[in-house]
Amino acid sequence: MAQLLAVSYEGQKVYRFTISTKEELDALTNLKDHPEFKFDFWSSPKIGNVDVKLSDSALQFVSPLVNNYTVLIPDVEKLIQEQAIPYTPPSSKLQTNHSTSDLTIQNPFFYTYQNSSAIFQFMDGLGAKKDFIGYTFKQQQIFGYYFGTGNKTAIVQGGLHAREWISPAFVVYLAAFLAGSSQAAKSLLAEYTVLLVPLVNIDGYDYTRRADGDRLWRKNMQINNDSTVGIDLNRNYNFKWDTPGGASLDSMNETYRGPYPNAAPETKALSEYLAKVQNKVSYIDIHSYGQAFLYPWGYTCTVSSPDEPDLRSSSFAGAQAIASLYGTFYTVGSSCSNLYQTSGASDDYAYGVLGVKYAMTIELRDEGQYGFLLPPEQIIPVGTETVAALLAVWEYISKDSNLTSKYIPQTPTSTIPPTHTVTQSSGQPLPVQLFWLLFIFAI
Ligand code: 0X9
Ligand code: ZN
Repeated sequence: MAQLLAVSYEGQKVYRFTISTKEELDALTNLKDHPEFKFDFWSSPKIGNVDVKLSDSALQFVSPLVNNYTVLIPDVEKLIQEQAIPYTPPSSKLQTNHSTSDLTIQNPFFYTYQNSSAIFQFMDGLGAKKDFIGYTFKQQQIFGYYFGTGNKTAIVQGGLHAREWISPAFVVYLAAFLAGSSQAAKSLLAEYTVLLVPLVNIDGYDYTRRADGDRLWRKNMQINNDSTVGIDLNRNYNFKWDTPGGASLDSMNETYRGPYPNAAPETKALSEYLAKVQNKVSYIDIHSYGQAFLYPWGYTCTVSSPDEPDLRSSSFAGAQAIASLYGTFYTVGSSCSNLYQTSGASDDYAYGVLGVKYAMTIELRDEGQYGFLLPPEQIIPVGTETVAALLAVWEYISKDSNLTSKYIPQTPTSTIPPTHTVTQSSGQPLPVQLFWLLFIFAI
């Protein structure tokens, strides 16, 4: 059924601008904070392809400045409506043999994007050990699920960004694979304990699905001090948090870093929880879109991480596994050089503070044809190819005789809010306020 969202994207398109000069880049970047027209950047401004959602009336500001552009998504609102319709497989596809204990292929659960309660209900039914991680801003419970008995811990996390629906869908698909009876799952789980956190930003995800919500919301749902809403959870981690150019300082912005590291309860809860998890060998944060394997560093392009050779090779193993199934092409590289500079992101934190050697972000399908609005019929193919990728990454890790990162983990700096946020609303020092209080009582 068509869903009517309060935020309508009628008349909006996604354009791909191909930026080839610094002048073009500056011109496009300057439009980011246009007072009248909202330029919604689906990918960050850089030399190369930049995807931006805007209305036709706003295009007049860009077209004279940027030579090359194409329309990626001609009707955003139409696609939003279509994406809510569950996939119905052709009957021919239902005839193939498969084990009844296989919970992935042909499971109608994966014909559509599920809501958060359905996601947790499905996860609860898989018989994994469940652990409470912490609360979201709206007091919803974030859970982790443990599969396997191996002595290497592999973490896979989904749903940090609200609008990237394929991310939690994939982590649940992976859970179904791990709970199934395949030999591949069994041998993996003899060597690894896999910790899955299927949906971190539950509040944001719910908001993208609500009738009065916004399908393209990215941040959490925290009310900021200035009454704006949301912190970008992937800019709020406590590692190189205040690197210039790595995140936005503007609370209205999609990539708002928050007032201080771990200001978002979701980031804080995950950071504290993961610090206590033992024998962590890999941390994989699942996002969309762009088809890329990314690894530290994100906060800088000038130094490469000391484990770059292994990070690159393990990522290549993953990318190759994906390509060999359906030919889906993934790029491989450090977050900063392959994508753009970002500070306070989860993978840098896992690598830089938690000391996890194989810290990565995977940007799932697609390359921009549907972007965040990936049709539900792609959930199972994405699930199949990405499970193959992770198996290849973990196989690479199994052969690594030294799982200790070459980087010496940094102790996080304090996350105590800056004093001005706890100053009384009048802005006057406490003794002055006490004076007035006593004065009032006295009269
Ligand atoms: O910008 C992000 O947070 C991620 N891309 S997304 O389009 N899903 O928002 C990429 C994060 C990659 N990791 C680092 N840059 N450290
Ligand atoms: Zn993301």
